[in-house]
Parts: sequence; structure tokens; C-alpha cells
Amino acid sequence: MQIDGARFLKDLHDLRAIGASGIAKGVVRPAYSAADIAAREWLADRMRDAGLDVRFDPAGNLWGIAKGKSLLVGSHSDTQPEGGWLDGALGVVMGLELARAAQEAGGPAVSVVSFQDEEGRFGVTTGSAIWSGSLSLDHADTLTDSAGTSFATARAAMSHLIGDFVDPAQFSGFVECHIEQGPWLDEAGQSIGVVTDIVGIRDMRVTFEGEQNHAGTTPMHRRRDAFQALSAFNTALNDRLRNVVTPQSVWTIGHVSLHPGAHSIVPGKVVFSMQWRDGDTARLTRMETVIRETAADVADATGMRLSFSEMLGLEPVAMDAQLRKALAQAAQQIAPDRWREMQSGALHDATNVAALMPAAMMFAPSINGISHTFYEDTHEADLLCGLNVLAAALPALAKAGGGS
Ligand code: HGY
Ligand code: MN
Ligand code: MN
Repeated sequence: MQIDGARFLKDLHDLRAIGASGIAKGVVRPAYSAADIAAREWLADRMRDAGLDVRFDPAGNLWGIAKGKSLLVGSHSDTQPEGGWLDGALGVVMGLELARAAQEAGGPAVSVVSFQDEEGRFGVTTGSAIWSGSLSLDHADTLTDSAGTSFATARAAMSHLIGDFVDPAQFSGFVECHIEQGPWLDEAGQSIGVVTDIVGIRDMRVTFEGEQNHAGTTPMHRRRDAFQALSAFNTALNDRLRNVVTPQSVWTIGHVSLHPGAHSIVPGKVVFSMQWRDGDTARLTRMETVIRETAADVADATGMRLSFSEMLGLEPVAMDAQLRKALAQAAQQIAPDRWREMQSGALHDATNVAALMPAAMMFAPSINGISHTFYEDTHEADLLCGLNVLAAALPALAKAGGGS
């Protein structure tokens, strides 16, 4: 089987041009945006050129399906509101090159997927969660993004493309290649990470409601200022979580909406995202308890009404031992002493797919450990190394799941 590194890099750059931010190699292609849909249509054409059967499912996941039992390779092509060019795209385009080379060589059979809304405009890895059955389409339709748009409204933008769900039984296993999005491979000068397990996540919105009033005439002691409550919550939370977490635990308030958001108004309401991640389910639950109790205590002390949205989440998941071994052996062959086994601190579609079939992941290094920004990048040599490792592993990966 002959993979074509130049063709693979050209596809990555062509895809980057769809929704290019104009800053560094950044991309703005949030799920269901015009750029996201254009990118999916472009990918669909490349899949057709490769001889794959192209399908879009009701969630907007894009499939390029090979005949017979096949190994599924892919990731996602939506991005964060300010995203990099490789987060997700790398795994999809690697799958495309692998499928194309395999078709040209007459096997093994490789299918490609680009899952929809991995970046969680509407929750957490929405498209693969729907396909894997952990989130029903009806339930997903009720979810809203930070601007209040519903999932049902957003996915209607793809209604001219979508068909039925794809049967998972035709796939022998799933392999997702991704950038590491953290510093470890880059710091060690290594080219490949073989993922052992993916951490779990919890995500929700918290609302404090106080009293909106005039910023000039309202004495400080009479205010019920929602921003002050958020500030007190954040300080108290960082302090209280200290007894519960490990150095691997993380928590983030990444989106804050202050109402009404004017210089001269004491804000009466704040809605903010609260997300936390850890490799241990019990610790995720202990963190949840601390978060809810701290919010309640701060609400009491500051005269706020407190409410929580529905909490979404994914459990920590181990990668399949056989597929992992195939990737590790290929890494040792192609990049001896330049690879390691490691945990994934980022979430991935592989978490959901692992509920349906054996699943594994491989990482390429992120320069300076930077991702979820326009400045995310990876050296070309490392991108090609990843492609070569995956190609070398393909016979064993396909065999591991009984593929053809
Ligand atoms: O947030 C994540 O871990 C993933 O990049 N969506
Ligand atoms: Mn990603
Ligand atoms: Mn991401």
C-alpha cells in the first residue's frame, strides 16, 4: 500500500482554507456554521473521489464507507469558535489518505468519519454521542448553545444533506489520530503518543440571579451584584477543591454571560459555564459535590437565586488493548524511542465510539502544547510520521477487529 504524504498535506491545507481565520493557521468552523457545512461537502467530494460511499446522518456526521467489514478511521472537522487547523481535521484527513491508499491497493477496507459538534457547541462530543446511543436525537434537539440557539435549529441547516444513521456493525474497530493538545510529547522531543485512556468530563451552566440596579446610586452594601457573586464563587471554589483534586484534575469557567452587560448597571444576573475533568469517576463526583455546595453557600451569603442547567458528561474510557498494541508496534518500528504511551486529557469522539466497538487513539505533538487557539500547530515531519505509523499499523489494526 502506497500512502502519499504530499497529497495528505495538500488536503490538510485545502481544508484549512475553508473558514480560515486569517490569523496564523487558525480556523473558525463551529458546528453547523456555513464554513463547517462547506468543509463537510468538500470532504464528501474527496471521499467520493476515493471510491467511498458518502452518507450524512441525522446529526450531521459525515461518513465515507468502504465495502465490506472495514476499519473506521476519523475524528471531527468542526472547530472551536477560535480553533486550530489540526484539531480534528488531522484525524479525518489521515483517515481519508489511508482509505484512498487502501482502495488503490485493493485493501484492507478503511472507512472514514467526520463527527459533528465534537467541540461541544451544544454539549460534549454531540455527534458521536448521538450515534453511539448515549444521547438521543430528541434529547439533543432540546440542547442550546451559549447564544440560545437550539440543536434542532442548528442541524436543520444540513437537512438537504442528511439521511439515515449508519450501522456500526459494519466496522471492525475505530482509530482516531489527533494532535496531543498538551505539552508532553513536544517537551520530550517525541513524535507519537499511543493513548492508554481518555479522561472523563462534566459540564453544565450555573446561574446566579441578584438585583439589577443603577451603578451610580446604589450603595455598595445594598447591592446584589451577580458578578461579585461569581467572583466570590470562583475564589471559594479554587480553595475548596484543593482537598479533593490531584495534579491531573482540571476545572474551567470558560464562558460568562453577564446581564445586561453595561458599564452603568449593577449586573442582576450571570450565567456561566462550569466544566471539570478527571481520569477517575469517583473524583468527578466529589468535585461535583464541592461545586454545587460552594455555589449554594455563595448564593446564600450574597442573596442570589441559584440554578443549575442539566449536567452533561462522559466517563473515563480505556482504549482497546489489541488496537493499542498494533499502534505501539508500528510506532516502535517507524519512530523508535520517539514515542510513548500516555493518557488523553482532552475529550475525543473515541470515548463514545468505544461503547460500540474496539477503539484506540494516536497523538502527534503540539508545538508548545498549544491548542484551542489560532496558534495551534505541529511540525510537518511529525504529521507525516503519524501518517506513516498509522499506515504501518493498518494490517494489524484491520486484523485485530476481523476486518477485510
Ligand atoms: O474539549 C475537548 O477536550 C475537545 O477538544 N473537544
Ligand atoms: Mn479535537
Ligand atoms: Mn478541540
